[in-house]
Amino acid sequence: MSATIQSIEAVLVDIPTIRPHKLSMTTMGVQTMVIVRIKDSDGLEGLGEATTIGGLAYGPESPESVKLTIDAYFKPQLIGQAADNINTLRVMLDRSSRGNNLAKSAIETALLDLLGKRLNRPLSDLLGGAVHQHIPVLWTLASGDTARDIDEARTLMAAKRHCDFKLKIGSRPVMDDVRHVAAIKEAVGEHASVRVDVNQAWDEATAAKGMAELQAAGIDLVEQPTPLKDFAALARLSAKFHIPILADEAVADATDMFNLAAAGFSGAVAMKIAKAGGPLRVLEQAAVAKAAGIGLYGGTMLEGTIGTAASLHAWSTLETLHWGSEMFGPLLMKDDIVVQPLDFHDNGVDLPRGPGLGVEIDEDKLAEYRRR
Ligand code: MUC
Ligand code: MG
Repeated sequence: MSATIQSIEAVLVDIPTIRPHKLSMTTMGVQTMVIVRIKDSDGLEGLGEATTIGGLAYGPESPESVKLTIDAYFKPQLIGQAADNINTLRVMLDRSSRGNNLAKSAIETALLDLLGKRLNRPLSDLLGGAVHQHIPVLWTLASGDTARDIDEARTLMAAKRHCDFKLKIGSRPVMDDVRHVAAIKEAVGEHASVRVDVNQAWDEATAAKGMAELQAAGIDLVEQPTPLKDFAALARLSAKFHIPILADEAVADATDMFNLAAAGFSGAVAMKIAKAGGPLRVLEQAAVAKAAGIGLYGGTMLEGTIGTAASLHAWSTLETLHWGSEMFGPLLMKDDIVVQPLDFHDNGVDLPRGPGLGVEIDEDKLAEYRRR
């Protein structure tokens, strides 16, 4: 008789960021994580995380709605079920609830962590095995201030913590952003890759102007320049410029990836476990992207260590991450709620070792930051 699910807890955790993180749609001063803990009848525990950006500013699920979805809808279905058949449990959740991929991602992650602990294998083994133990990680410069961003980049490059940078733009007039980006590119030099994320802020005409200027300034990648639903604009822009486009908000899961590629898009995709609905689901998307010749990139919703570790286990199984990853979420927060933080060094991060995610909660820290 396999172990059954005994309890599910979804905890809201608020941790301040190390500095303001300015996106086109919001400025973050705090990150809110939903930490999910699933216990089975043998007393083992699996951990998961669902995290978004700026409440409802970024996507349709908020931290509070994720907690409600799990407490009111997922928990009553899952309690008492066999804990180890994750595919069956996923089918059950997908049949009973539309969307809600963030909440599903946290549950899928916690069930995988639990199974890994039961089998005494790392999560990446459950996904077929890690091809890589060290994943490249860029840093996002998003203080909103050019001089401060340049200082930050130089410090991180000197420490070999990051050698590639993503800049958040789109909230200012396009030529102001272009000047900001070009100054940073000039300061970090030709060996650092500089990319921008517009977070949907431009219409197609502004994007055409912006992309021409950014291409001339030596920028390597433009992320989600136009609104998420406009697949045709992304396809047209990707045909028009040499500078590649990274599709982010437009592409949540494997079906979105197929549809965008079928619309004629070429470029790359920011895969995120939160958008896709978990580590298993995001790898389905990776397979579609690979088949369509779309470049892969390990994306983040600025998760803490639990969600970041889950993503790393998924990315580790892929032969090539063409654009590396942005799994720096834990470093943007002032503190952590795990016993052993991830090891960031040599412009990347190590895949955590140990069964499941390889991550353990620090109960004192969790008590300090959990929302009351
Ligand atoms: C996004 O849109 O990519 C990921 C890194 C970052 O700085 O913001 C996020 C969200
Ligand atoms: Mg993005």
